[in-house]
This record gives sequence, C-alpha cells and structure tokens, in this order.
Amino acid sequence: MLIKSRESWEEGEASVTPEKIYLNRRRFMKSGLMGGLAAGLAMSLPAFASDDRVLKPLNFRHTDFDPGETMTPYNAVTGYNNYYEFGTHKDDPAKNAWQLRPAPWSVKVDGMVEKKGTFGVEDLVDYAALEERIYRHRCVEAWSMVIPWVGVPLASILKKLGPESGAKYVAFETLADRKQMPGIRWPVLDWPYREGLRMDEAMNDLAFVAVGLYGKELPNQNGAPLRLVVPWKYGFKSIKSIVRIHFTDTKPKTSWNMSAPNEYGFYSNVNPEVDHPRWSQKRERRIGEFGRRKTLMFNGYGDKVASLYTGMDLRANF
Ligand SMILES: Nc1nc2c(c(=O)[nH]1)N[C@H]1C(S)=C(S)[C@@H](COP(=O)(O)O)O[C@H]1N2
Ligand SMILES: [Mo]
Repeated sequence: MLIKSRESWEEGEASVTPEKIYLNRRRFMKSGLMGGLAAGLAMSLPAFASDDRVLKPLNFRHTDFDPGETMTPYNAVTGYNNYYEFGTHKDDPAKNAWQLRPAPWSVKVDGMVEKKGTFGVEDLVDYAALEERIYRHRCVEAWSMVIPWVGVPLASILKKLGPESGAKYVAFETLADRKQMPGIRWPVLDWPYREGLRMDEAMNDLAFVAVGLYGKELPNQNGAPLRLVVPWKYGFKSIKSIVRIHFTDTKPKTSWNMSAPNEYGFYSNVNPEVDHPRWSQKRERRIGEFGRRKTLMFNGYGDKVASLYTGMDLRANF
C-alpha cells in the first residue's frame, strides 16, 4: 500500500508465486530433503518463533457463514500477511511476530460507554459461545483469501459494554510497543494503528471479533489475541491485536486514511466500481489460485450490508 515501486497487485500476472508463499520457514523445517539447510536455518532463528508457540485448539460451533469456496491453505493464511508493526513485507509478520506476547493482554474501554475500564480478553469474549465463520477476505491490494475464523460477533462485545445512545462510532487501536514490534521503529504509519466503524456497521451481524482461525488460537501474525474481521470491507479495516475500544460521537481517525486520504476512505467498502487511484479494484487474485476473479460488490455480502448505505454516494464515501 505504501510501497511506491510496482508491486504484485499492480501487475497483470501474479508475481508472488505460490512457491514463495509455501516456502515459509515451517515448510523448510519440516522438509527431510532439506535437512542440512533446515538445520542451518533453525540455528539462525529465535528459540521460540511464532509457529513454535503452542496454539491451543478452541471449542466452537460451526455456522452457516460459509461462501462455499475453497479455503485458503493454513500456510498462506499465516505466512502471507499484512501487519506493518512487524514489517512491510508479506513474510515479515510470520518471521517477526514471535516477539509479541499475546498473554496476559488487556483492552482499555473508554469514551461514550457505560462500562469503562480495563478488560482481559476473557472478560470481552465469551469463550463458551465461540463460533466458526468462513469469510472471504479482500485486501485493498487486489488479492483475496477464504479464512475460517473462530470468534464472536462484535455486537456481543459492544452490547456487553453498553454504548451510550449518543455514541455514533466505535474506534479501535492496536498495541504499539517498540519492544515487541520491530516495525514500529519505522514511521510507515502514524502508530498506533487505528480503525473505526459507524455504530450500525459495528452492530451488523457480519462484524466479527476473531480469537482463532482454523480451529486454533490466532497466530501472532494474524492479530493475536483478538482482532476485528469486517468481511465486506477492505482488509485493512480488520485491525489486529486490539488494545483499545473507544466509543465516540465523532468520526474517528483511521490509519490508512491519515496516511493517504485520497486512496483510503473511512468506509472502505469493497467496491469493484471504485478504483484505487493506482490500480483497478475490478478483479482480484485469490491466493493459491491461478488467474483472477471478479471482485464482488461488498465482497459478496451485499444482502447483509447494502442497506447500511442506502442513500449514500459510495463514490464520495469510498
Ligand atoms: N494492526 C494492524 N492491523 C492490520 C494491519 C496492520 O498492518 N496492522 N493490516 C491490515 C491489512 S491491510 C490486512 S489485508 C489484514 C490482513 O490480515 P491477515 O494477515 O490475518 O490476513 O490485516 C489488517 N489489520
Ligand atoms: Mo490489506
């Protein structure tokens, strides 16, 4: 998004080959053929790299949130990431996010809300009510994935906290700790990473808070211990590793809009009719597939969310 040179999503053909995606550290380490190389590589790695963190399996119920499309392989979901706090390359988060300590974790709740204060993840997320939802994920960079998340509706958390009637928006912030996040040293964004939703968007049944994927806890690079998932919007709205939830009556600042207001609006609904100033949004590359797919309005979730925007000019409110 920031990178000025030609990137994969600006090119006609996929330049990020599936080989690159799958040749992550884990595959190297597992490969018997590459034993010598793996041993050498292992010695240069920190003792507790992120894929060495034991990700606990979660109990959850299945739901019918499922686009019925092939799920993106686990190695791509956890090896090809945007999480700029750990670096701007797609393989940086998987390499560097072992430095994040996702427990203990606390989330500050403030602003126009009844229950202000500091909460643990278990205070916010009802682990007895976890559900799995398979959602399409459409990055603004014109690639996409299909990911089986485990979590709870965002509304279940917000209702528990009790927004005041005047609260029109909810804003989120990610941890910004230099000691755990090597990317914070670079001023690529104005840290902490910030996002926000209009209250009715946040309360929509599709808006989700994930604590896991593929049946287990979230790997750090995917936003442990809890992250937002807003499947009808471009991926950057789905803020990771949340440490603050703020209720407000004014439209909150959001990181990508602050960084490039002409390229990233507050709404950021997936919309094939509104091109990014530097590339088309009409099509997308599904990670792990060849060729391109047509991008769907609201990422295919129009039946559930289009009514949130009736009467709005979606070109002006991009
Ligand atoms: N804190 C934070 N959250 C973030 C980002 C980030 O850089 N920092 N990147 C966003 C972008 S651009 C995308 S596409 C998704 C990627 O989520 P995933 O790596 O779990 O697929 O995370 C979003 N959330
Ligand atoms: Mo993205």
